[in-house]
Amino acid sequence: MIDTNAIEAANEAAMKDLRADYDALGEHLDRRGISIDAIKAKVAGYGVAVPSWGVGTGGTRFARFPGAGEPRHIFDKLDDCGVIHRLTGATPSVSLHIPWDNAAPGDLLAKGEEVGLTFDAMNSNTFQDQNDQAKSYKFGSLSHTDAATRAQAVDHNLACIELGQKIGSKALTIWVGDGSNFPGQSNFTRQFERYLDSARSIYSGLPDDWRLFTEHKMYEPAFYSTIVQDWGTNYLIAKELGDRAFCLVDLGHHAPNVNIEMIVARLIQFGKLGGFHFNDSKYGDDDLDTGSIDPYRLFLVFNELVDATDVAGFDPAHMLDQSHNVTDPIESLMSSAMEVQRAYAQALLVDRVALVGYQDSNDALMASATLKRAFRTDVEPILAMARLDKGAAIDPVVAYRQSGYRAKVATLRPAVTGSGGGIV
Ligand code: LRH
Ligand code: MN
Ligand code: MN
Repeated sequence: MIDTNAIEAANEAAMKDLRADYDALGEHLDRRGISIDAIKAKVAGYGVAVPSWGVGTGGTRFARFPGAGEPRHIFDKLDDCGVIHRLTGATPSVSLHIPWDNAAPGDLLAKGEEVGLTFDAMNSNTFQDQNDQAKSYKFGSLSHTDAATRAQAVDHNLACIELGQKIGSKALTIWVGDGSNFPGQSNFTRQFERYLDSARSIYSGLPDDWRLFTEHKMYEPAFYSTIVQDWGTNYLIAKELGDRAFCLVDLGHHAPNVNIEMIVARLIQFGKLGGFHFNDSKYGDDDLDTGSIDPYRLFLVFNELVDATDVAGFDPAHMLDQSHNVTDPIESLMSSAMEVQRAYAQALLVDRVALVGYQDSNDALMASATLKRAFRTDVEPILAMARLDKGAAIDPVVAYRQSGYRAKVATLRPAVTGSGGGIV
């Protein structure tokens, strides 16, 4: 789909400048006692999963604006995800959403192999009704007042695990839209009890080598109360369920100005950080490109992650979760993957010995400056060199545009007519 010669030609044109920039940054970091090659090796080893639903042109709640060459099904989506990884070398796996991505496991595995991708966490969907479904989720799923509806939602999650096991996934992510729109509509306690009961049934079907991630979100689609509204409730769930249950932090799922990096630190401290859905937002669950609004916050999250590197058993799952409608999703997902890598590289540059010293001596100004120094360092040559070493693109967006991929797939994939809102 992407011609290797085209990547090489684009890299050839940019290589001389990159080498000069890399050497200059290497000298600068040397003076700070940092080996640029060591940082590059860590960045090269880092990967973030791409959400299958991110490669379709997204919509808002108000409208969809279809783009050219939109993927028709999971196999087209895997082609697009393969392009993202081919050009960035940073996204070795895909996170599937079921039933959107339902297909025969053998076919999924074969396609994954063809495009060089493995399968990350499985995402269940009980926040929408499907055509063939007996019970409606209009008034909830795992917490529904009706036992048969809850059972249907539990069964769906177990089916996601079953499919995931056949394709090498090792985690299930549950996000539900259950909640209420009116005070008095639901009894908070009884509703949460029902949720916990259902979640326990799912957990009991979790294979020993799997993890269960529950994802909190403050509001939407429920606008008065959401059952898993914040990290506190999420922590309670993980605690109630057991050792293989963890909290997933989607960066867009908090109130504005919430200190997300501190939530991350708390979850790490108590062994319950499961992973991330990276994206960015200004107001709510905006699902904008990662690092596009507040790159410093992303850096501060990574600062906590790097700080916790030595914590025993610490292995959070990293995924993107974004979908909007003003860019080519492949370009946006590539940019986001690179922003996540950038935040990681910058966080690796923090002088942690100095930082601890400033913290212990209450030197607030120098503690802050220590973080800022790392954040201000332009690590682009490190990221680009890591890509070049892997045979990926020095500048993935440039190489992608030169490849003409979107125009090519537009001839194969009929245009989709757009109407209605929706998150995908
Ligand atoms: C909910 C959410 C969750 C879903 C995805 C489509 O807002 O972040 O992760 O699975 O969007
Ligand atoms: Mn999410
Ligand atoms: Mn979301």
